[in-house]
Amino acid sequence: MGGARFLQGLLHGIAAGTLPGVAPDAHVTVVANNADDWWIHGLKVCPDLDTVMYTLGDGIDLERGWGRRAETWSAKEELAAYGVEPTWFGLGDRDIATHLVRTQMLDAGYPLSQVTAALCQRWLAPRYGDTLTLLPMTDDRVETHVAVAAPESVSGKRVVHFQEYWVRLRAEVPAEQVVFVGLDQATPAPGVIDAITGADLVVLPPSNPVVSVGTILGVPGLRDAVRATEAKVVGLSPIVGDTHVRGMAEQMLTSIGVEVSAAGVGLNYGARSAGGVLDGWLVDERDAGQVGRLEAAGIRAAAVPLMMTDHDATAAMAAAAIDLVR
Ligand code: FO1
Ligand code: CA
Repeated sequence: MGGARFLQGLLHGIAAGTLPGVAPDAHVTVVANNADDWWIHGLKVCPDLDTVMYTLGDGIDLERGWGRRAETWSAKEELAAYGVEPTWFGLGDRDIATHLVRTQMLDAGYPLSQVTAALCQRWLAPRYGDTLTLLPMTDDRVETHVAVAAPESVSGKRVVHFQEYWVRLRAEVPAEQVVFVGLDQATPAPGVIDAITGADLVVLPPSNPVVSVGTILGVPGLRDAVRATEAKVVGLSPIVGDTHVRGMAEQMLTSIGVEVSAAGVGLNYGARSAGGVLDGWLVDERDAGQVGRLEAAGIRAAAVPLMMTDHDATAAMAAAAIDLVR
């Protein structure tokens, strides 16, 4: 959701011509996490791809931040009346159409990247033509699972799908471990490596550094492409003060032992000059005191307001990020 909202502001800035050195017809390729995906009621659901697609296509429910606007829930109610589990994860009636199209195409043998392109013909092409491409990070099945304490089990642990951790458990119990099932065997989807290698600029949005950006960078070959590209790589901190702006970055960072601060996340990504992925890292003005630590580690850093309150504020963040590494 942080990524989708950031993209909205970025595209707004591009169209308005307020991003330094960025032409109004600049091409944006979005590489999205598709490890939050799961199969439910026989349907393949890709929340992050859909959140980006619906947000940029102006079909998102703004209040929830996921799913379709003006949604109805008859199918969900009918499933519950049959006693079908899980009842804690809701597919809206409008949203279901997306999953039906996707699942049918996957069943027919199309890779997820082509399915995504087909869905985006409806949502993105009319507004952005061919200046915007949405790609899953991989066509392979990768799933994020989270280990939580379970005193009743022999191992003392229980592993749940990311959606169960986030939606049913509301990320309220400590995450002991995050496991990316299938990630090591995955290959980048067609177009992903070329987009990074051929880019003029690579931006890491203020998204979850562990289960969103971290997963994407974990696709074999992807981190190397980010390290090798001639483009500058700049990121924006999802942590402001001592916690995330929204979501669950705090829980996820704690689970991998990374300091929950803007500098902690930036240093964990690391300077490109020292084996990491960042040339620049933008932090919130409240975290201005952390700029020195980042600069000392070889990451150019600056502090600006990082609250995505509206499109203009978000476009200003994108502009500051670009300025930082120009
Ligand atoms: N989030 C919820 O809190 N409750 C839900 O029932 C739920 C259903 C759902 C269905 C489709 C979809 O694309 C997203 C959905 N989400 C729901 C949001 C989802 O958990 C998040 O978008 C992400 O996976 C978090 O990164
Ligand atoms: Ca996600």
